[in-house]
Amino acid sequence: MVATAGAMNRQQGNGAHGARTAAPPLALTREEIDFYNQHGFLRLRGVYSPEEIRELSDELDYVIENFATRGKGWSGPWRQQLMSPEEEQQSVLVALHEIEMFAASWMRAILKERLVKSLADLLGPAVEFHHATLHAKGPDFGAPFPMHQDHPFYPHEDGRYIDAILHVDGADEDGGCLKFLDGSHRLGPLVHNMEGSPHLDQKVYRIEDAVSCPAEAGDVVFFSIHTIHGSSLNRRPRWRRVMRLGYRDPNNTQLSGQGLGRPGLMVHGVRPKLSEEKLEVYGDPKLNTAIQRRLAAQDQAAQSFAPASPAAPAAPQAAGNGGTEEAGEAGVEKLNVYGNWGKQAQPINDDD
Ligand SMILES: O=C(O)CCC(=O)C(=O)O
Repeated sequence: MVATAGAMNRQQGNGAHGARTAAPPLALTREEIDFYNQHGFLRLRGVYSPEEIRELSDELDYVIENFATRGKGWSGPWRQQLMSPEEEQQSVLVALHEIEMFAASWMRAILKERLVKSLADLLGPAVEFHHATLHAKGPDFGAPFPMHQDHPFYPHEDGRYIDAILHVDGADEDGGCLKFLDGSHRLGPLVHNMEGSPHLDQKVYRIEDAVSCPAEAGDVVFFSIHTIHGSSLNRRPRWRRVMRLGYRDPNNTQLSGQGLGRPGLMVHGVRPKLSEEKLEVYGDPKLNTAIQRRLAAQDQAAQSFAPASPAAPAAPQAAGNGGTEEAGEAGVEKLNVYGNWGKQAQPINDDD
């Protein structure tokens, strides 16, 4: 007999935060599942071997070198509260979205069996990958993060969404490790200050009250989309590179924000049929029109270079420049791996 997705869902059952209740866990212990549900975060040690981390690290360095943006980190009035003026000036964060579009080792990391089985233990049998975001804190002045939930960046209907922080480098207290307000996921989504990057009132949700979660290279730290978290400056003389990998139960509908409208890869189980609405896995038809226009512009530009007849004089210099620029514009475009923010998106920086 073939088990349907619905039957599998019923068999395994979901708890308040998506934890499976009936079937034996696939990868986590019962204690780990209970810990996540109680505290809203969980550290998994050694998910990736030293060899895997070496490859991920090398390919990440290549991608950073060639594609990433370097900046001062998240913006907003909280910066003056969490940093001295010198630290504020010198802080460094390198960010990048969707590493799997750039490096195959990272695609494999996103699909890593122990990782996705652990996620299935918490989210249920159907697990959909949603996004990847790099946060590389520079040495000595690696940018801190204010206390916040991830909900405002990519709001979803409920809490069945887990961010998995893959540590390429270890991070301890001085190295800018993650910090969590214990049990705060149970507060549900909170209203954030949207001045600069979304953040909470730092005097109410204090980083001093948070539990530090140091981790080694190869470890993964899970937390809920509703868990309040942040991190301090990286004061160590080396980079602290982590990748945030977002996974959800596909039954949990996204409301706005990063990656809205982009179906994710199923990394465990099968996609439930949620409605009669067609899943747009084929690409955006509107883009086809844009591509047609660019190809037509390229054709036109090429024709303006082509001599009308073998005897015709060469095109004048000015026309050549114009034509070159047009052709260049037609061919050069930033790789938009970020997805469609949709009409209700809350404005934030590109480096979230
Ligand atoms: O990388 C960090 O230290 C914090 C990351 C974070 O706050 C996030 O990914 O939402």
